Amino acid sequence: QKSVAAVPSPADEGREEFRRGSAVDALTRAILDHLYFTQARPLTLATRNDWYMALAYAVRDRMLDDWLKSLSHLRNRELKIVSYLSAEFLMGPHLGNNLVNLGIMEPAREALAALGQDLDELLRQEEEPGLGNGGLGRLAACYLDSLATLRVPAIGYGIRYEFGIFDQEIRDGWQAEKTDKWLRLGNPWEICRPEITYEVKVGGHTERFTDEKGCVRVRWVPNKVVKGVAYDTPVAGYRSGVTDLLRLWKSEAVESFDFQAFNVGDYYRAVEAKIFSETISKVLYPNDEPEIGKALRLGQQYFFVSCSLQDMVRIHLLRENSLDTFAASFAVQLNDTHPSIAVAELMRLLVDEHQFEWDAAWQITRATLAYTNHTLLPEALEKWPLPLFASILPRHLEIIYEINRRFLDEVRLVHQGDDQLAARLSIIDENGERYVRMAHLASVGSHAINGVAALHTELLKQTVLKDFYEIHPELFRNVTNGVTPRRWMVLSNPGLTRLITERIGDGWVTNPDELRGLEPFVADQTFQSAWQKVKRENKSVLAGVIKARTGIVVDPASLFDVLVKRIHEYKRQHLKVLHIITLYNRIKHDPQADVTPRTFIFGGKAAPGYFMAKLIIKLVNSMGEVVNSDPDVADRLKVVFFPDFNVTNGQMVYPAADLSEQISTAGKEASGTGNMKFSLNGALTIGTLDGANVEIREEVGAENFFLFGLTAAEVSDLKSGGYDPRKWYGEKTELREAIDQIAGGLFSHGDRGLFQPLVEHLLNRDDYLLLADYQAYIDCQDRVSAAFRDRKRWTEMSILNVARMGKFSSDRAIREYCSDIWQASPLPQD
Ligand code: 4GP
Repeated sequence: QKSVAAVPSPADEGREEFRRGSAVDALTRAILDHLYFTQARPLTLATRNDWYMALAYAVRDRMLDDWLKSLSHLRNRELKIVSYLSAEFLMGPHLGNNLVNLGIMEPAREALAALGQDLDELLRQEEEPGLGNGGLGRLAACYLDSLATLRVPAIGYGIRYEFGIFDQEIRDGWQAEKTDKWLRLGNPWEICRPEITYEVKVGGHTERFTDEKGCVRVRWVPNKVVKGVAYDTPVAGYRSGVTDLLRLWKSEAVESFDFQAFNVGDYYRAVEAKIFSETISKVLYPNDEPEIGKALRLGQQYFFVSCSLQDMVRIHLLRENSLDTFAASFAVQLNDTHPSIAVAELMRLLVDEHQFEWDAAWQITRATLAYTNHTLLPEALEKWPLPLFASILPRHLEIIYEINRRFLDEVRLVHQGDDQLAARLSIIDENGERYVRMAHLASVGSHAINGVAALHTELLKQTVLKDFYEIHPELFRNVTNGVTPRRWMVLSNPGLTRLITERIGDGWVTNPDELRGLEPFVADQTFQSAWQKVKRENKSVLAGVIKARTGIVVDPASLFDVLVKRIHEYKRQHLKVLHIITLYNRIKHDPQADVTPRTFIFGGKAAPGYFMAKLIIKLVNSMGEVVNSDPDVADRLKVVFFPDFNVTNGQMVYPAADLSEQISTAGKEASGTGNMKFSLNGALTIGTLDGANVEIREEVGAENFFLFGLTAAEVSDLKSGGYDPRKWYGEKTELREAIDQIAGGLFSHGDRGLFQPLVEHLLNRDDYLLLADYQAYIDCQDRVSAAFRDRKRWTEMSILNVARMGKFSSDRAIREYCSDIWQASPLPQD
């Protein structure tokens, strides 16, 4: 058998050229071959999708040599593999990114042009895999890009959802959800590995037995077994020669058909197991749901964690004879608590399946796992009711009890008599209905716990994980998030990429600290006009898309003021609405009022069951209708809700923004990553001291950032002092007018009931302190308006934002994970 390391064979130069050739004619030949041999289409009948598929396969071929080499490294016992466990990977469209990372965008464009095809059209043909909700899933994707770029061997493990996050349409101003059938036209990027499958048990009970050595052991007798099948997608680094692996699991039935049932005429039962099994990887759960279909979600989490750990065990045993050294082979990162059942599952595999003693198994488990927390919101902290947990994972519950017993014994030893402390730390919540607290399980089972921005990590230590921090401060560290400059600049903003590269070379793509080299050009007239021209072009492109998708005409000369992210009350899209209404009223009161023309662009999905978030979308649209059609406004204000915000749309929106809205209530946004994408693309930020905004402001300079609002400490003081939103409502005239108009039906054709829930919430509770922050926000926006009129100064600020964004590259974040948490190193250069 030919060894993998021998690929490519030097004797086979023709094929080498075919597989790797970046020359235009090699690509042309490859595309034509795939059109014919893979798509089975003659040129005359080829559809756009056929061309897209043929190109995609030709590009994938060019990733294979590096990929196979990387796969062969999995057997190299010297190399630690980073295993990123995540229920979400929001990868975005693959084609463009792969062309960038392989460095073949231009040859591909030329090859296609010669074939009468337009590359941009084919790029638009790709349906993005929406296998994530937002920040957390997109972060996982940026991290895979950086891991491969930094040549670190890595596997991203997750679920191959048949239906990803829903597609959003806007009907009569409301969000309507449509099933995301992303696999409909085929997925050329994945390779199914029918030979890499694992069985996953569900439900049933446990039994004790004595093994041949006289030890009492436990056997789990499930009532169902499903099978996970691996689907692999290559993740190419940016010109790094390394391609890492994204391995997603699809659930299938072990036996797809029950012949016995069929033979006795029970046709439904004959396919029942198949239906149950396939349901597990059927659909991605939207987050922020008030009530979720819990049983299935826990099933999903366990399903992918179990397949992934079994896969790691298999890979490790290809390297070594024993699992003693498992932690030297794999550094496993738990992306939030969704995969935290890994703590109990790795223990089960070691103790039940591989006959380890408890202590040795525990030592390996903790040395292997590390946990990242992404949210402090209490409602987002996962906990499972005990009876439900027991019915799905009876053996894991026993293991968790044992982990908890030992952990709390240790706590009691050090903090004798402090029963309160033990109760607070316990993995089992015993206040009323009993729950398994997944963040506690993850914390107890990990050797490192991190937050995703400096402020977030501090708050984590002071609030959600305070007790853990007090007993084990050494476990805590911060790794501020980052984003990949490849997708979020080189691919999305080719104009700015070109301009920057002309001035300082292209080293910044992998070393964005080099962007500092732009600072000497800040005041340079020619550079400034070139900079403005790029922004203007990006805005015109977006304006065209907005027109096509919403019918709204916007002026690229106006200030593009953008708020795109998931819709959530803490992110305060409705604070932005209050600002727009305030400007509208100023014009209504004085039609000559000097208002800087602005285009307000909103985008984001609301969880289907989150009523308030959906009502906010409706409010944006209803308010927009009134403002956009009022002749007094005379086009000075335009409001747009850009439907279906996703990675593809983000790539158009970030480069076209002048102003980035990061206006969450301080202390609520763990980090934010959209804030980084905007700044990197030359938008200025208006924001609170929340999440990574704090660090962005530190980097770009306070004078290049529009800061407003209460700090996290002030928020918590205000709340504990008994916050009364009515006080603010009573005092602030413009605020009162805006709220009264919403309540009075100005934006709902006289219907006073429609927005009542929102208004009542604001006036009576206002959990996210919109009213308290309103005036500071409005005043700060007035400063933004004035600043935008000074084109020269604004452009300088924009350049400085880009020049100082180096810290927020995901490469920096991944280097920190590698050195502080994973102890993982890059592959040596070939
Ligand atoms: C998000 C956080 O809300 C956001 O602040 C952060 O930047 C991002 O994770 C990545 O760390 N959380 C989620 C989630 O997306 O589902 O909890």
